[in-house]
Amino acid sequence: MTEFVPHPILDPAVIPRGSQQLLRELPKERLAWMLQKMCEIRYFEEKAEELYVRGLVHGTMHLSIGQEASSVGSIAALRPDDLIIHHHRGHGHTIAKGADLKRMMAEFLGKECGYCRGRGGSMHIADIPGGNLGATGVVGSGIPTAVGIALALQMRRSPQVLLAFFGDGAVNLGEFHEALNMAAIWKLPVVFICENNQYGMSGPAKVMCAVQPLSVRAIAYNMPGQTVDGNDVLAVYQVTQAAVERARRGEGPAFIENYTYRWRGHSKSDRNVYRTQAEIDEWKQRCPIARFKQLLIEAHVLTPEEVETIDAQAKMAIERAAEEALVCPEPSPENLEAEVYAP
Ligand SMILES: Cc1ncc(C[n+]2csc(CCOP(=O)(O)OP(=O)(O)O)c2C)c(N)n1
Repeated sequence: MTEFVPHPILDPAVIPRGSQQLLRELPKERLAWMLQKMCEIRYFEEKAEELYVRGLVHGTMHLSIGQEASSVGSIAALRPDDLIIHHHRGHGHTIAKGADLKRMMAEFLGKECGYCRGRGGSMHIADIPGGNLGATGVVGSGIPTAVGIALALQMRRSPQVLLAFFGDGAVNLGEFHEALNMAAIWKLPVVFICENNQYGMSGPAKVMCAVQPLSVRAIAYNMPGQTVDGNDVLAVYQVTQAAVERARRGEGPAFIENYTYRWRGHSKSDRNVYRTQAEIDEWKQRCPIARFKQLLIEAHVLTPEEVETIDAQAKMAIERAAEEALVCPEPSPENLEAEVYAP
């Protein structure tokens, strides 16, 4: 009998690293934009958390603190008119895709000037003109929807590409497999991005998934698959860009696994009993923002002063967005149903 050889489990040696070459090739402004967006996401979520604790944000919310490089590196590979569809942990995607920070914060606060006029909240922000086709709280449901959107793009002969984001908890759903198969046979212009933050609520991906790394599953659908260090913004950019351009050439979908970690609990009601503080602290040492700042300074792309200016401006932009959102009007009870249902 042939000896069974398991696929090698995630080994940092086989994960692409953001190349020094990219630091030289990408315009300084583009690299500065990546840092700016990562800082905005971090400060936005910290602010949202503060407002939640003060009782000003209703419902729940899912923070992606620690995962900023995954959102920004992926979306940096898109053209402005490309599209995204994403999931409940989606604040980072929304900000990276260019959302207005005040309208976003207003949505969290249930205000009339929010993206969904305060009707949707943290999990349902869509910005159609900005190419953000929305998030959904139903795990995995964006994946088949992505196939439908990508089919529409193909039928219209559009040059646009769609990124479909989801978590590791979504890859064991039947619709994930059905969708990847269909996208592959029709060579649709979609890139599937699994943000493996290592837990689906309290379930560790290493225990819940029969195969590691998750990108191995791409083999079953005859599409390229790649696991990438999801805390390395340039590595994420590099891999996504290759997949996006391949999709744009009509060569079909790809499956990327951004291996990362969420610092906060699953949602606001999580007491973190399924993991240790030591593990969380260890991942905080791999902070994607601190790491990118250091890289930019060491490569002499930005001075330490320029880095700190970008950071401070991001913080100020969030403070301003929150202040302005807090004074936006509340929705009126008379028109609460407006724009909830299609006319
Ligand atoms: C179909 C469905 N099943 C269960 C849930 C409850 N639920 C919400 S988030 C979540 C875990 C999702 O984990 P993952 O996909 O890894 O994303 P993450 O939260 O880690 O970003 C679950 C089970 C849901 N919202 N939808």
